[in-house]
Amino acid sequence: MLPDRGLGRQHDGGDVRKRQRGFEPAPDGLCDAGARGQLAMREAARMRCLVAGPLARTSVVVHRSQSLALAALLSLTLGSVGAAQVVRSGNPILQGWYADPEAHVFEGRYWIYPTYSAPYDRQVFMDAFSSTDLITWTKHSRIIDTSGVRWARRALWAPSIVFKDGWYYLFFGANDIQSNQEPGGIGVARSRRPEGPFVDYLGKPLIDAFHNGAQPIDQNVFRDRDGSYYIVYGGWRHCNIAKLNDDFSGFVPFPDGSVFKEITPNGYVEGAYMLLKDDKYYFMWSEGGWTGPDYAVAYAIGATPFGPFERVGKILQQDSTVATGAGHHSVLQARDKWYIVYHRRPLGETDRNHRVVSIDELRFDARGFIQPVVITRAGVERNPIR
Ligand code: FUB
Repeated sequence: MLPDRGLGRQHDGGDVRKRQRGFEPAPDGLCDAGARGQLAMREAARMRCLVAGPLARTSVVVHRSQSLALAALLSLTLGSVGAAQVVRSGNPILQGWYADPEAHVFEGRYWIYPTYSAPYDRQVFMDAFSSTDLITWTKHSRIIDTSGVRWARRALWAPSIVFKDGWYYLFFGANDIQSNQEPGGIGVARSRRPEGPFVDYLGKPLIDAFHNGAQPIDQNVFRDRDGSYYIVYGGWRHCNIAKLNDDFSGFVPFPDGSVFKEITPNGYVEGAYMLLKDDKYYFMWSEGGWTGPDYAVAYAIGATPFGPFERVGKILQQDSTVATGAGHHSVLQARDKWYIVYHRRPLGETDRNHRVVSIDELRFDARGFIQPVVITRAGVERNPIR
């Protein structure tokens, strides 16, 4: 994350004002989860049903536990007039302030691993969330806690998870170091289970210093086609790639002897993410300032994990009628669908930590370019995992 210039740090002391704003229904009257403040997030959990067809403009408010039953009832009712019934996730999909989500499929469930979005000194743990259908999410509390990581004390950020040789490895940033004199950086913890508990693996950070100007935060670890694992990471407008060794305790130097190769594209700020699809490397990142409304995601396509990565354009950004500050994302594939899981700020919210996790569809055109994401309040359709 870029150093705060004025605005940021003053919030660090703990602006936890509870905004008890009333819920404002979406302008289109659909049943959705348009969050405004904490009250709205509670409402979001209660409102997960969208009915398409002749009753498409009917607003339905239900408790989550009642939504499927109600949907079934409506299905019977609408059956006679041949209407389709669609259950959608609503956005945000997780209750609470969370950011930097990384989504996966592990052990027959969808998983989301986010940052707990709070003042840095309170970012001392991470929760995870799992689902079998993208609609109902179960919270797994405190999958990792700084009390079990000797060198980490605050600012636990941006989890990235891979499964290898019977272990789930969780890579995380900690301490938001501003120089090589401070302890912290990117660490790794592991667990036999996707829900943790994750235990510090190395007893020290995996990356504890700035290389090529990159702050050691915002990592994404991915498996390449040949089975090698790479980490892409970096804040302060620089991004590096490094090849992990077999047991994730360190790195394999590149043929030229270097360990950290800079792959920074134009516009890069932080939030690196690599997607391999159809023999292409889709490198994505966040641009703009995460505390403001214009945070966004852009991408490039490369033929190798090292690029060169030439910026194609933005794929995710605010929509002044839906939410602001949309950024720091990951990509999820489920059957023939692709999703973008990201954080955004509910309309009217200005507290930098009031970020919520949302999901929308990610679409590729016939030539493999990513189409700009339409951010929604309705979220995505139910997609039971197989
Ligand atoms: O959540 C902490 C920081 O905010 C992340 O590291 C940045 O990418 C930004 O999303």
